[in-house]
Amino acid sequence: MRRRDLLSTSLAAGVATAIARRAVAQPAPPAAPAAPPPAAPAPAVAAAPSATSAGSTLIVPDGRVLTGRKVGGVRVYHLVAEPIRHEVAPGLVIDTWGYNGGTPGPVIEATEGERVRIYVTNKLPEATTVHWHGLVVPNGMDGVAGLTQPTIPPGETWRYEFVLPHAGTFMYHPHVDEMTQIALGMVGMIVVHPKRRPASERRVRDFVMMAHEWKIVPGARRPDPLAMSDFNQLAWNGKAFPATTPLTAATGDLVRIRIGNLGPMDGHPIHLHGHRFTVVETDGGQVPPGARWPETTVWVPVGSVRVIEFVADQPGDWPLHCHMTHHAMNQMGHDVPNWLGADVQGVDGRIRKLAPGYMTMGTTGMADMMQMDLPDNAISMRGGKGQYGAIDMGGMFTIVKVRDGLTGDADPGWYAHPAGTVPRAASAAELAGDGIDG
Ligand SMILES: [Cu+2]
Repeated sequence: MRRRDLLSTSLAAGVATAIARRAVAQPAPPAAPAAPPPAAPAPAVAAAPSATSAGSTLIVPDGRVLTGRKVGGVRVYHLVAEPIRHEVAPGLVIDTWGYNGGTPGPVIEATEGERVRIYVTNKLPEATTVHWHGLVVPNGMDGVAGLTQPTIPPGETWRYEFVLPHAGTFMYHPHVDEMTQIALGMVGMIVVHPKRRPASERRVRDFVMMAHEWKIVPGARRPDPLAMSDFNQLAWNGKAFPATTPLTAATGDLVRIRIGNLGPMDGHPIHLHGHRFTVVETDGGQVPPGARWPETTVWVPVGSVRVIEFVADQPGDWPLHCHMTHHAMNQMGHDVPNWLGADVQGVDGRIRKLAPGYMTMGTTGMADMMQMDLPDNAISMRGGKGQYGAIDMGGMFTIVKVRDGLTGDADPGWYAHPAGTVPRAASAAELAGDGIDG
């Protein structure tokens, strides 16, 4: 069996399953997002990556912000629940569900004490609702189908309205057919700023990052909403590394990262290199200063928010990633035979009589398999390229780029390491001098 055959054999069953399941999936999305109905105000969607919407102080790498519009003292928003076509990374485009043309949906930004009115248009082929996760709202506005409201039928626009009593970081998602709607990507975050923002002597970089996971059989366009454990595509704000836009900061900035997780099943241990941070807030509110402790990894369970803060005091290119190895990896890390450490020379020799050139992959690790031929609409397990070669991480992986004197949001490129700060091969004289048997 050639390596490509090995791959396709292991994938064939999955592809067949995915095709079968399309019967219970959904029709193809519209070619272009339709205009919002005239009765509702137009959403203020910024389409550019790393959106900092006009008047917003948030930075959403690869995402968007809805700042709403003031109408008679009420801040008005418009969410459109709809089928979307979404690029997870170049080479992997999926047909899935989201809000306002993307997944995650736009970050809803408001201020503590404001009255908000949120119109929700349902362009899905099934009913939906929106639950305001973590917000304290009147019970009838809680968005739970059957329990607190009838569902919003396809084609209709409904209206939610409430006052935001608390500042903080929250989320939104449907409470109808959660297994499908949340899994496909109908998730988003809400940031409610305090009425009086605490003064900071440092420049604040206020990032919003949402974790998500899908099962996407290599070659398929539809994520499988029935998956319970075998998720193979992990993302930050809908993008898998190397498609993630880096977070940038100047040395000395106060960096806040609001991390939300509304993936279907998995919590994520999110790890930051080169810095120590504290968790200052959850979706339940501020953590009192006396109850905070230093960390380099924060556990972000499904259905929760963790807001971390640190001073960016170390220039460099620092990974921010899920520490579960299969979550910092792109498609195809699963369901292939484990040959690690196996002596396959005899087997390979016999197979080569039938298939010249055959070589079993994975006997010395998986790095070679990460470069194998790919089916259409699939991306390499290996993530991206760095200045020194391949970065063997993908998925829920991105880079925090800290530079002296950095201004603006543009990617400053790779870090120029000062001389003598990158490891190199040891010389014989060095080994002998330090008594190391190399
Ligand atoms: Cu993870």
